[in-house]
Amino acid sequence: MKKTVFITGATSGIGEATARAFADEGCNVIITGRRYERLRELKKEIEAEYEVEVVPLGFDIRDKHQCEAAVESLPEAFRHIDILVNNAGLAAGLEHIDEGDTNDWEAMIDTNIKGLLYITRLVAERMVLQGSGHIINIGSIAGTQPYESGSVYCASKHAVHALSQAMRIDLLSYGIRVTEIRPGMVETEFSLVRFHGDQERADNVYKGVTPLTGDDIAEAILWAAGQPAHVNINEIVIMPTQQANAYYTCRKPTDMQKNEK
Ligand code: NDP
Ligand code: 8X3
Repeated sequence: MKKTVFITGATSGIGEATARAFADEGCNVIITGRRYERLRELKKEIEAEYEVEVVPLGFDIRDKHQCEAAVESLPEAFRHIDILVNNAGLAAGLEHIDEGDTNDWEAMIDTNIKGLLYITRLVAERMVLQGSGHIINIGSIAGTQPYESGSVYCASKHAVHALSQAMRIDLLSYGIRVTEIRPGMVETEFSLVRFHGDQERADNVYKGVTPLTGDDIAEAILWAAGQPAHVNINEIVIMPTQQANAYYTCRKPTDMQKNEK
């Protein structure tokens, strides 16, 4: 039987790449996000390319009732969820603690922590009844390495790190696996969202670096999910070669900068 994979935040970046990667492996996918038009397009593309079915669920993960209604609306054939990829998340703003926007803080806490918890609560309950399942949380290097001006984002990813470890213990006796994927710099819409649509500022984040791509992370997720049932990959930290950790990045001059010399 085809596996069913539930991926939050599949309208772009890592989530979208992960949906395509699982479909390529022959899995049916449930894809979620607020931008429903993108989900519809992705469903069309995936179903045209692979022999799988796609269920798009458009909702705001910050709203507990929307999460409940979305999971409740799943067709019968999609109610057995084999793999949950808790990916939806964001950074909003990059400011010192005395200057941060409290609306940004709320968006990060409500999405990265509370949203992840709402969906996990709903899906984990089913996995326990099934006696099987795999939860894959997208954390970050920010989950162990707090950096300047990133206090609340880093705190939210520290929470994902703690939750991943604790849910692994809670779900141990049911044979449910829990993996945390913790990437460094990945070029997606992440920085554009962080800088509230400022494309130039977003582009600067990746200047002189070959960052990871959504596909790189999807491959790591697929590898963790493809292990035999007795193997659990607790966590994967995955970095661009030019980034040692949250604090050290080796940037090469861009062609334009070379010409200026
Ligand atoms: P993107 O901005 O490209 O994707 C984020 C996804 O999250 C989108 O599909 C978005 O959908 C969804 N999302 C955000 N807010 C909500 C919401 N309120 N309700 C429902 N869905 C929501 O960024 P990435 O792919 O990079 O980010 C994915 C995850 O990876 C995040 O958890 C991020 O913290 C983590 N990460 C990213 C890194 C990077 O450098 N890019 C590095 C380490 C971790 P929509 O807007 O349609 O709702
Ligand atoms: C996203 C990458 O560098 O902002 O988690 O921590 S970073």
